[in-house]
Amino acid sequence: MDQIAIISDIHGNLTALQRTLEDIRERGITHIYSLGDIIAKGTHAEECVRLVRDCCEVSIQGNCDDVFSRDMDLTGVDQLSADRFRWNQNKISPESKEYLRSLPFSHEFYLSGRLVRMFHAHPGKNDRYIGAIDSFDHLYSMFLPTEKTPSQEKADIAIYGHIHLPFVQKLYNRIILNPGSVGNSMDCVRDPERDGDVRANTVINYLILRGTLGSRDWNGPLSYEIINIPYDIEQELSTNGDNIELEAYEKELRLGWYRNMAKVERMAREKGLLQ
Ligand SMILES: [Mn+2]
Repeated sequence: MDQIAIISDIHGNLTALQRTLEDIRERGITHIYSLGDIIAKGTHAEECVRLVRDCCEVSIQGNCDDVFSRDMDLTGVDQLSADRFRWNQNKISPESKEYLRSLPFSHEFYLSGRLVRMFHAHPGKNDRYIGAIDSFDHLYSMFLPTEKTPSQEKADIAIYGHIHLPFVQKLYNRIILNPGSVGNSMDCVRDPERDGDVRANTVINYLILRGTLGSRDWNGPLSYEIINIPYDIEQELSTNGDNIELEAYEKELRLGWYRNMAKVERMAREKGLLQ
């Protein structure tokens, strides 16, 4: 049986990435695939890109990898956004920018008969937000091919990152998997009255897939496991003194409190998921 570790949304958090790779190694797993957003937010973007290049046999492009590796015309952009853009862009070398620009949008493979498709956020758009709880129509669209997917088949298993929240959802005889985030874990809807222990929220998350890689035979074994690992958050924050949005970043790492939570809550209300 083959084992594949799927990691996502490292976001420049080197302590979390090193701890993740150590955990993967300890389990004897050699196939590591990345779902993108290696950079942005945390200060160690360059180190994280280099580690992913060294360790991951598959690496696809996230929206942040895309945006911050390209030159952008900042005229008319507000000051904070422009400063943030420059800060994130200055964290990566020309060579790493070229690597990030060259990454594919999507990757497909067979595992114990199933067609598995990986993409960062949605098969058609790398920054579209599809929540763990969403309409059946939105969730179903995650299995459909687009002009950006390697094949025009419907996927049996769709794997994406982007929302920084791990989950498994089965529908229409198909499965959606999200490994959560390595370096920027969060729960996007929060309420002090309802919240459980924050330590359940601020851990590293990644996914282990087990099956027969490359096999079209449905009789092979298949399993998926979401891993939770604590890591030294204070160690990472102690090296982020230059972070352009340190306060928001600290709140995310220590409390899993998303900086744009109001936006996600608004979306949840619009969908009728929250009063
Ligand atoms: Mn993303």
